[in-house]
Amino acid sequence: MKKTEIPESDLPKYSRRTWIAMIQLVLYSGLGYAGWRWLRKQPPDGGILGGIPEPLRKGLEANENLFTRYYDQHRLVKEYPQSKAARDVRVNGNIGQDASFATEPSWSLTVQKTNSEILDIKLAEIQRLPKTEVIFNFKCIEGWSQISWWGGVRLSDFLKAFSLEKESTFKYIGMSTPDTEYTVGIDMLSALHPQTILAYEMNRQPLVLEHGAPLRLIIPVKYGYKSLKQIGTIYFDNEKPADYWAVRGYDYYAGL
Ligand SMILES: Nc1nc2c(c(=O)[nH]1)N[C@H]1C(S)=C(S)[C@@H](COP(=O)(O)O)O[C@H]1N2
Ligand SMILES: [Mo]
Repeated sequence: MKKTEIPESDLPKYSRRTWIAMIQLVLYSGLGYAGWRWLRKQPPDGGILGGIPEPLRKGLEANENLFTRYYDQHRLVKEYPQSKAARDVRVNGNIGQDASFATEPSWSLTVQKTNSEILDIKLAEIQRLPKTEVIFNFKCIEGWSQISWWGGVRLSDFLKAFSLEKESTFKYIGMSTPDTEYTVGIDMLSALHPQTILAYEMNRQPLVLEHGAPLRLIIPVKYGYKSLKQIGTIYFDNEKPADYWAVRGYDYYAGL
């Protein structure tokens, strides 16, 4: 059978498939753009969370609910031998930190009880409590991690020692630097986790200012931004306490 020659100009320039692909591309990018415009027009989530559009915050909160539901408070974060701990520990962020405060001999930790009583606790009183050490892979959300070694008192031991049992039934624990600039809010289950400590040592040495002297939080079940350096005040609430990075759009829960 003789092949009929089709003149070049009569040949379709693009195949049917190519046309469909092109139309899809145009439609989907239009949808994507419309979606983006819609998201930008949504009101911010408001309150202490502020900052990001409501639907995005809803997404984070759905995530948080899942995390909380499946969170196992007895599951331990992996620990490492002392030989694996970094000697040269990275420093990240110094918001709310103040050198004069760290060396102040009159330093004390402020604990606001829920009956509005205030406790002023000296470092020596904290150091008298049983010491717990944790060597774990500290993870910063900016994309680095490092095995580091911390010593201090379990937050749960601390709460018991200072008769803060009633406070421990609240949903959240809030912490802030003495100037209240840097803040974190921690759900109580994570706060009571056995590896969550109020640390005053790193590599068996007294904590230095850059790492949060005289006392910092170390909470291995969460990203690094929850491990507040240089604690000034601790308080309790059933509403989410102020949180420096959550208000700037990061996840409040920050679980690992
Ligand atoms: N007061 C205070 N605490 C803070 C920060 C900060 O800027 N100020 N940065 C956080 C972040 S993002 C991380 S990753 C860790 C880093 O702790 P490091 O400097 O001891 O490595 O501290 C957290 N705690
Ligand atoms: Mo971080």
